[in-house]
Amino acid sequence: MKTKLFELFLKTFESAPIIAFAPGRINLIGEHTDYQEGFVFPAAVQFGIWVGIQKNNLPFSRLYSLDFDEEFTFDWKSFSPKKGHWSTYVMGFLAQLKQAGYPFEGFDMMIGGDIPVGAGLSSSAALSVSIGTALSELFDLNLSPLSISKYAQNSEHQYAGVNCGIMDPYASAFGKINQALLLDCRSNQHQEIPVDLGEYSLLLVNSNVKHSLADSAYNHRRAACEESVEILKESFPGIQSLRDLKNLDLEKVEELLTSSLFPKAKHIITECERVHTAAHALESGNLIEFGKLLNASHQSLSEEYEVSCAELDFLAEKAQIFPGVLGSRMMGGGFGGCTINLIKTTVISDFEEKIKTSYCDQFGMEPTLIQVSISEGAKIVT
Ligand code: GAF
Repeated sequence: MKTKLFELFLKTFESAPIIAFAPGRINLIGEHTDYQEGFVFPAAVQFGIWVGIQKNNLPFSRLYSLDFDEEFTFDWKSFSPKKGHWSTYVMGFLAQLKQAGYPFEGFDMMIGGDIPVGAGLSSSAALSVSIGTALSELFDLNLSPLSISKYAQNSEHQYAGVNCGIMDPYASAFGKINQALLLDCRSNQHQEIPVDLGEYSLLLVNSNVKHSLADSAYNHRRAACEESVEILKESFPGIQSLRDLKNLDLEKVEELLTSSLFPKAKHIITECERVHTAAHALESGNLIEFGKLLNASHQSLSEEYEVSCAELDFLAEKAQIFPGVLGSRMMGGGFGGCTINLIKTTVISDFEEKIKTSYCDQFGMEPTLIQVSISEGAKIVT
């Protein structure tokens, strides 16, 4: 992709680009905890987004998306991001930098990527992080990976309408080869934990569905957690988020929360606990324990937090009982996307055949399997 992008850039804009790369991410465990200042355990993957960029000495900027095969031109001094269009991610990032007082001039940008579509590998976070990395390099802005992550997160809030946490852009910006990031979403600091799976692999099974309520349900879950925190503050004045509570504390005051709020709060608290146990299990090479925690996470996401769907439950349940699979759970925001599976490498082809047939019998469509390797975070590649 890098060479293709370089040559096309040269041909289209008649100058040689700087090229930035930012990867997509997986999340081993710790789902929906980032926006409650909790703990997550993501890692960068081998797929990503490349952004070529160069100054053009023009009063406007020209963008080109290889995926959409589309050009988009805008006046970089005065523009308004067009919601729902891929150019929003460029203009959204730029708008924030302009507001922060960074100086700019006209530039050309070309964007291409290889992240499987709709798999839940966070292509939009990778896009924003790649754009931020490219802009920072071209205009000597010295943006830190953390500030790039925060601008990327804010772009999702402002221009995509999803009140997401920091996990996705953070993993894309900070990823390290063969390391998962045990990230504290309050301090925004992480510890790198080596991922040595021996004869096992990480395999994603993409359900190839995304239910339409996904974004609104995501925002609704976040609001429900915030409502619980306000209620629970009366009994626990020191808390700032659900991350500050133990499950035992929550159970003592169950009657304060509604029957809808209580299980959701419980998910956040128990999931944060699972992240720590899972990181410890991985560090000590206890993959059986790690797999059990993946299964427990799925159960909690499905039954307590209610962000799964029939397709994801089916895939996780079938995988969990397949010989050679140590654990399986839905990954990411939910309501579609993929499951992440810890599977013995030698059984993958047998598993693929069986899961494709049974999923197709049940839902009339095939899932897509993607083997992932844990890779480097954002960087300049030219
Ligand atoms: C999405 C969001 F973007 C993340 O911030 C995170 O909340 C995740 O869903 C669920 O863990 O990917």
